[in-house]
Amino acid sequence: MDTSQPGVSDFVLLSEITEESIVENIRKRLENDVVYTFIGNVVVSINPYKQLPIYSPEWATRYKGSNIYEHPPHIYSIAETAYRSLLTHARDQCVLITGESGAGKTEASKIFLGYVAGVVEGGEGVKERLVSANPCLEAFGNAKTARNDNSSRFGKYMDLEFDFRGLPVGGKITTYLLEKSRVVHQSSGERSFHIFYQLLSGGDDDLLSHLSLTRNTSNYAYLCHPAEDFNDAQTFTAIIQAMQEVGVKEETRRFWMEIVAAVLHLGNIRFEEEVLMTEGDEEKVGVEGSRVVGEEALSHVSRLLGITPESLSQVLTHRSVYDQAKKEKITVPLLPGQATKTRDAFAKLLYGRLFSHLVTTLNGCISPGSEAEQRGFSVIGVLDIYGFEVFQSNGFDQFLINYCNEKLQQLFIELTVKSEQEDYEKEGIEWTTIDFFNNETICELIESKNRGIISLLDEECTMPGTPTPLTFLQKLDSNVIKHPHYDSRAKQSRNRSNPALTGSAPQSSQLLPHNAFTLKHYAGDVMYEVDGFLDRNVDALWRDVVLCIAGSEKTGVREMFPEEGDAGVGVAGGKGQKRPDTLATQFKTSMSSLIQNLMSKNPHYIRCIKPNASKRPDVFDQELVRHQCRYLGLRENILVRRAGFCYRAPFTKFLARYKMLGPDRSTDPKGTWPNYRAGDVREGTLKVLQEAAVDESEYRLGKTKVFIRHPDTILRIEMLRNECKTWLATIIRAIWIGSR
Ligand code: AOV
Ligand code: MG
Repeated sequence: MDTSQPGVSDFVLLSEITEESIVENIRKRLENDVVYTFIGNVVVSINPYKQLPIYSPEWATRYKGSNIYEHPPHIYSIAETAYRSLLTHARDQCVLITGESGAGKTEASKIFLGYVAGVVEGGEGVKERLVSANPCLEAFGNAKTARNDNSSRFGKYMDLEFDFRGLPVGGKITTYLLEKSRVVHQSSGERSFHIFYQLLSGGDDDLLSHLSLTRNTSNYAYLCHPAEDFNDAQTFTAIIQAMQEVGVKEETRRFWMEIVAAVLHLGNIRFEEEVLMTEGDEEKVGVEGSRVVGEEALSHVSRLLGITPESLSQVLTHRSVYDQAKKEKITVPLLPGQATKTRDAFAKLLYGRLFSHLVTTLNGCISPGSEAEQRGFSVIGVLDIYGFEVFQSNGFDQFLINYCNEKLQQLFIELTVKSEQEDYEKEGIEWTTIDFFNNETICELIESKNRGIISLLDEECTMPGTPTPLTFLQKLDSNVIKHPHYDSRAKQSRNRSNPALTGSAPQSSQLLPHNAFTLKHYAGDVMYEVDGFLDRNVDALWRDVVLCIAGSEKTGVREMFPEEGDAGVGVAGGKGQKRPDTLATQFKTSMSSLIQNLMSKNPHYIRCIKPNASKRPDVFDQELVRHQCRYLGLRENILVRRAGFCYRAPFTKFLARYKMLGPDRSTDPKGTWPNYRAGDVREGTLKVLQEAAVDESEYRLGKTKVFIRHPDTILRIEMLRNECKTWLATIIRAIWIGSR
């Protein structure tokens, strides 16, 4: 263990484990530009908000082939351990990177990938493609938020694939729910996805003229706020280069920019009220509808998407519905407000499909190819999701993002604190149970099939009549009002009129607004405004729009809409079609399969912490850090780890590896050794430990497993085994030479 660093490099070495001592250790280390600390094999990372010289090839080389505790804690320690583990145990690995928004997860995932690309041998070309895929994803999927200038607005899971020799052969990216609403609206001080600004600043004149774009962001209604300087022009050039390196063809790159431009122009289409004359039963009657203002924008969009301006205008200002009474399809005109909503839904759909197209294309470029697929490979999966977030105003997107973080926290508890303690109990090892906050109850509140918030939301979305956000809130109140992690205005009123009930409620001092509910998340209370929950959950786009665009004369555009207007996800207005899953339900399903996937792999953890809310270097907000340490459960993690054992293995597995260290048969008259039989494995294990002179305080024997406290002990046993092997080899060699 490295002792040259300030503070302790593993929290378990703290003389006293309290919130204060944990925070103080982080502070002391950060003050000296040391950002990583272990808790056993977990790496805790604090964001320095400045470039540190610890990611050079020289640094990486130090970690190559090393044992996890040989060098100072680093993401490289985790990367090396995961890779070694993949090689020696041929088992899939995964790296879970968690922490709140701006804590450094995405940077950590890039540092991890950088290590693999720089240090693992072989797979030239493949590694570079894997690395270059990231900036492409970030350009289209990241944006400036109040919490992070480069915030991931989608969840990303990336498998790095290796053949049986450990050579990188390819990769696969899976993404989770992009925050599409950002395309049409951004809160004050935030930006839309980077690519919009990058294209306007960095695209060359020819490209911009082809896209009919001007450089000024304020010409585009969808870019709500004036652009700040983020080196957009320079980054654009870098992204084009990255796309080339991954292997994205020039025509595909151009196509993507056409869609980005189409979205911008779409935002400039406006509508004004118009009275349309239609045939009534007896005479022509006036019906209120709308017409497009901004013919120019309309014509740009239609040109870029390969559809006619007339059909585009028609689908934006009208909607086909099935008239039950007449038993036929009729067309109803939309009012300007409805037409604007349709336009926005169209823009979000278009951008969402563009993002999926990008991911599919990148996957095609980094895929190992069918030959390698057939031979099979092992993977290291790296998970980098959107972190827990609380804004001034939180909606449906924050609800799903924070739910995702609850699930990952639950997985962490499950795999580190809970299962470890259960193992001791099952094996009959003496153990003082450490209390920890299990957030299972919050996950249940959100996802339970039986009256969980998502199922209640889905139910409300399919209610006949006109469900509204407020009827949804009433439904929540009548179903989950008693849940200790739920609060609302109705609950507050109920508790005020009956103080005996207050005990179970989150104690909000202020009255909640009429349109909001609060969830007491593991990482803090978040108030969600229900407006938009129903619309966003159904994410409906009228069938007319999909049919119109699926009929485009451009192959690329048609490819983005493979369902050709059939019952695609979120397409409404069809007749007799099975209702597609709502967005929340799709998200819940994808979370559940993500968790299953992660559980099947050998996990490694990077837990990221944010030092201050102002994104500044050398500022340490003690309270903010303390809060994160608390909700991440670091103290419990350290206590379990410290009181616990770093190594555990069933007796049989232990003996299979170390039985050569057992006593000589002649000194073992009972003859249980080395021919131990089932039932004697416990005794056999004990003998090996005694023979290796392991101190009694260093191990415990359970019912079926041996537990060893410190890594140094197991390293020493391993060394003895190596010596023994060399010694045996020498004897065998001598016998063999003698027999010739
Ligand atoms: P996140 O991924 O955890 O937030 P990022 O990885 O994007 O956070 O980090 C936010 C910013 O912090 C980066 O843009 C860097 O400026 C800085 N930063 C993070 N890690 C380091 C590091 N190791 N060294 C130097 N600077 C760093 V979010 O995606 O918002 O949940 O949703
Ligand atoms: Mg991120």
